[in-house]
Amino acid sequence: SIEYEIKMKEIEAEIKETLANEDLPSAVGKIRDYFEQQDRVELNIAVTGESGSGKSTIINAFRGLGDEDEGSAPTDVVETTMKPTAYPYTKYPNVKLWDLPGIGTPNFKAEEYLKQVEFQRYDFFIIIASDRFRECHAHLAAEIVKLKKRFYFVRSKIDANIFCLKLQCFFFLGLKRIGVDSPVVFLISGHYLALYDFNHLQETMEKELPQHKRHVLMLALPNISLEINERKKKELQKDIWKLALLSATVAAVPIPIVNAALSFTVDAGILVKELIKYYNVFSLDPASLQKLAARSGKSVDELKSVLKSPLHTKINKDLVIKLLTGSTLVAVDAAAEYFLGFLPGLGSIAAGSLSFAAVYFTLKHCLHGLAEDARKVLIVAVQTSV
Ligand SMILES: Nc1nc2c(ncn2[C@@H]2O[C@H](COP(=O)(O)OP(=O)(O)O)[C@@H](O)[C@H]2O)c(=O)[nH]1
Ligand SMILES: [Mg+2]
Repeated sequence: SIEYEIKMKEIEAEIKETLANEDLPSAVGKIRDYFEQQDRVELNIAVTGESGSGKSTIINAFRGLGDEDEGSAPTDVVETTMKPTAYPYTKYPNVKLWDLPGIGTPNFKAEEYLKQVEFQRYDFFIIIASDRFRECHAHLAAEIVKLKKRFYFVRSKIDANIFCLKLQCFFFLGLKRIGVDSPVVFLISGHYLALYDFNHLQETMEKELPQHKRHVLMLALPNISLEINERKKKELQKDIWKLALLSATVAAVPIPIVNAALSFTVDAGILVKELIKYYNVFSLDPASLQKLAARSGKSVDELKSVLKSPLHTKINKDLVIKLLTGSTLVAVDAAAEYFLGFLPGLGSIAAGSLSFAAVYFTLKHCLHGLAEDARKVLIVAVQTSV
């Protein structure tokens, strides 16, 4: 089909660009570094605001947790310490949300506060206000800018407060005076994260982060809306040819796959790891489905009833081999020759282009299937919420 050919041209262009200035082995080395770095990337997000503004609630929601869930930040507690508390993502422990002490107490000094919470640690700050922005918010923002860090203003509890932002013009004019450009304010509800501006906030945070941090933030945040689902799919799609190239050139314990017409080797471990990642990213793992069921008032079985991908079983090497020898192989044979046309280096490795094509199509097929399943689950969940 035409769509298929356009996509193939895109990958071809990207691979050619990568290989324009280096040979295949060094490109593969860089790709390997890229994935290793991805596993190590650290991201620290500070969440601050007055006591009771909804910091802890937003931290829980960003981690896909309800206030009552195990490991969630306690809400409705009086903040007594000046020590920030870290809340790591279970599946991405290097990504942490930090619950900061409340600001705006009578002796509040932005400069001291930032020193006390060890401002250097954070990639950026989320400053929350649940009613109006005040002087303490402005001073904190100005001080953060001085320290060359980034911040986002969030108006929380937006489900509960109907509030006219025009009233706040005064505040934003004041910000300009102290050297802060009028920032965007994101309207968020920690209780209904999928509504209002969360999608926009997420997009903005991602845009302003360096590439390697953007990727991990995108993967860590819960899959709660159709837009986010689609962006996650696109982000994961970008890595597929790189994984295929690794598999095609890897020397470690290959799994031989013998089919009537084809024989080649793949690194099944790469596929297993990536497929498990897809599950987590799309919140299709049992724990996430359970939480979504609780939130939406549907049973887990009802959510599961729309799942179509054959992947909803234990993901291991046996499953991967079954997938590789399945229907996608029809395309693999022809595509292998096509890939070889601009990846001549693969010819030197036994059936490298076949391995490349097989991994490429298998991952693509699975990604598409799981993203589609996740999309349907979200639709079912939304239908039931009253
Ligand atoms: N309606 C509504 N209430 C919220 C929201 N976020 C927090 N709350 C409530 O506000 C209170 C304080 O929230 P909490 O997260 O503990 O604030 P913190 O002191 O800044 O950590 C709790 O009773 C929350 O349930 C929200 O988005 N909507
Ligand atoms: Mg709190």
